[in-house]
Amino acid sequence: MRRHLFALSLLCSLPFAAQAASPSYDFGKPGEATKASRTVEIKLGDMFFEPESLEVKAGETVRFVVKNEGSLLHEFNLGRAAMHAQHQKHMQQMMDSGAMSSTGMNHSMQGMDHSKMGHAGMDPAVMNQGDMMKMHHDGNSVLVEPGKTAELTWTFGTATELEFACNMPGHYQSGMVGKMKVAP
Ligand SMILES: [Cu+2]
Repeated sequence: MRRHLFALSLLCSLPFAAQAASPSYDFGKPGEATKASRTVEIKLGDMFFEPESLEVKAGETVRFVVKNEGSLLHEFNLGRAAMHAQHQKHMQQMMDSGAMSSTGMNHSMQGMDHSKMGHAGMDPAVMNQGDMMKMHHDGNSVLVEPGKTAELTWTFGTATELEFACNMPGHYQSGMVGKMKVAP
C-alpha cells in the first residue's frame, strides 16, 4: 500500500516538475554562485537601475548582487523584450490577486485563491513564498523588497543582446530597463 502511494505521488509530481521547474532559455541558464567568474553589483531605485547597461561574455557565469535602495518592490529580470512584456502581465495578475503590492510580497498568502494566479497546475496551498517566487521567476529573475539584497547567478549562452528589466506594473515603461550585451 505504501509503495503504491509512493508511485502515485511520483507520477503526479513528475509532469509538474518538468513543466514548471526547468524552463530553458536560448540565452543561458541559472548558474552556481561558487562557479561565477565575477560578481556584479546592481542597484535598484525608484525608477532606475545602476548601472544603466551591462556587458558580459558568452559562456560566462556571473553572480549578480541586487540591492534595492528604493521604496518600492523591484525586480531584476534577464530576458528578451518579448519575455518582459509577457512577464509584466503575470506581475499585474500577482498584484490583482493580492500576492504582492507595490512595496512587497504578501507573506501570508497560503490560503489565497489560486484560480486568480494564472499559473495552471500550481497550488499555492502547498508552496511557501520562496517556492512561489521561484515558480514565478524561473531562475532568470529576482524580486527584491525595499532595503533588501538578493542574488542571481546566471551562466550566459552564446553572444546576443538582452535586456535586464523590472516588470513591476509601470516600472519598465518608467525606465527600469537596460541593455545587456552578451559579447562573443
Ligand atoms: Cu521596479
